[in-house]
Amino acid sequence: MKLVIATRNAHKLEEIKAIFNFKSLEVLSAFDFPDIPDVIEDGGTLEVNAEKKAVEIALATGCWALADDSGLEVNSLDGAPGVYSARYAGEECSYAANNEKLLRELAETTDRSARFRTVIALSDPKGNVRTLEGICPGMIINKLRGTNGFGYDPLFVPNGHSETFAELSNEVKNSISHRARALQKAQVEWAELLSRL
Ligand code: ITT
Repeated sequence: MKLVIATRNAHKLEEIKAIFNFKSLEVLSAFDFPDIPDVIEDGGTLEVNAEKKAVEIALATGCWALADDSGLEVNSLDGAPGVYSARYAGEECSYAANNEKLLRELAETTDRSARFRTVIALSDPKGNVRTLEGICPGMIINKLRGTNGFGYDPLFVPNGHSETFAELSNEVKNSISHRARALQKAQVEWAELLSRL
């Protein structure tokens, strides 16, 4: 059976492959279907965007699909950048521009608590979809630290650690992250789905 990971983010793809046990599935990704247009992520929540990505890719490919929509939610910014995390500093912006904007927005703030949240959506080839959530709480530091990972990782220190996600090894990030927590739940869901097929 084929499963398409519905992402065009190479960092995310690598993390999902490292975390999720695909067992005997044939695993493909959106990179294997260059002719399928990008899914427009215009939903107001991570849940809506994750479902949209999974369902559109499942229907377009005729395969099972797994999508990930993630965001950084900062308490003193009322949950921003949240669902807009990828384009916080503007359409087509870089990770560096997003990080600079986040530091500017928090310059006068003492409450730097935040959380990463991932919603994983699993869709069957007909577009029947379910979602699973994973949360990793932490705080935003005031200077970039580390070179691993991607996105906001150099600014995010997960609770229980003193290093940023970008300073921790991939193994550690992939054992405690928002993505890992959502994928652990998806793994259970997947086993149940398979037992019913
Ligand atoms: P796809 O939609 O193709 O999967 P994307 O990068 O657009 O890729 P999202 O819409 O989920 O993915 O955007 C989430 C943004 O949040 C992402 O671009 C990063 O800036 C940030 N992000 C997500 N997961 C992260 C992580 O584990 N560490 C750091 N930043 C992360």
